[in-house]
Amino acid sequence: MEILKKITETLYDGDEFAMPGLVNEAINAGATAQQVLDAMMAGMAIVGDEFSRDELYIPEVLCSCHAMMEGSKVLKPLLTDKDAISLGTVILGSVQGDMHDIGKNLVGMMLEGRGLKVIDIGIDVPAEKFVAAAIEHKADIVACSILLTTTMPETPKVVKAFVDAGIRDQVKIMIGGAPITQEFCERMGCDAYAKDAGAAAAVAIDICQR
Ligand code: B1M
Repeated sequence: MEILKKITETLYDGDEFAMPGLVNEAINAGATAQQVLDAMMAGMAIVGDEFSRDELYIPEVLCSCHAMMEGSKVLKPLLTDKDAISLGTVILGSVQGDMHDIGKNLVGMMLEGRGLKVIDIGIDVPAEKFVAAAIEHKADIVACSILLTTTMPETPKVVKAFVDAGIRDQVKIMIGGAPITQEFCERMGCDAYAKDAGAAAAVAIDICQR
């Protein structure tokens, strides 16, 4: 269907104003809500990949996120529970002592845009709060944003809190942020590292589909 292709392109272009009209047009033309959602997510997948390859920049990614949100608003009442895509549930937060949230929010938008349910528990999050949220929401992944070298030591505390709660094997711990590396991730006993929001979505989807 031509209109679905247009939705994918418009999502990629980040035209939030055009998106509601296009979504309505597709529905009126007989597309299912699920088909429209898939078309939007196809655009978001391209955005995530290109952002990871430094072919797109933050403002462009934000425009696509906003286009996704505007399209989703129209789609939401039309999606049945069966349709509603949730590849998995992610608890997202900036670790204790860390007030930075711009990157975290971008990660959250990208994860949602790729079909994951995101519970954002904010900034300055103590390890125990990650655990409590993971239990409450039966999370698949706990995603910790870490922007300061001084908050990197929170990482082993988060891992230990999950071990102490007896649920370390039930939840994958993903970390990211400017000072974080793959080597640090492995040394701390975390499950996954992502260098940016696009990579975070790809890694999270990979974990949930395993
Ligand atoms: Co802060 N700050 N800051 N700051 N700040 C940095 C991080 C710093 C590098 C600046 C510098 O000195 N050059 C430096 C850290 C140095 C270090 O630790 N080695 C620093 C410092 C020192 C501080 C304070 C200590 C300053 C002070 O008070 N003396 C203080 C600490 C406050 C605290 O957290 N306790 C502080 C405060 C602030 C502001 C409040 C003023 C503001 C934050 C506003 C906010 O977030 N609402 C701020 C800002 C804006 C920055 C810089 C300039 C920009 C950060 C940002 O938003 N980048 C930053 C310098 C810089 O990065 N150039 C700096 C844009 C964002 C999209 O990128 O956050 O890296 P980023 O996120 C990326 C990736 O890292 C990754 O994906 C994102 C998108 O691609 N990512 C993940 C992030 N989380 C992820 C999670 C994942 C996966 C990927 O999976 C779970």
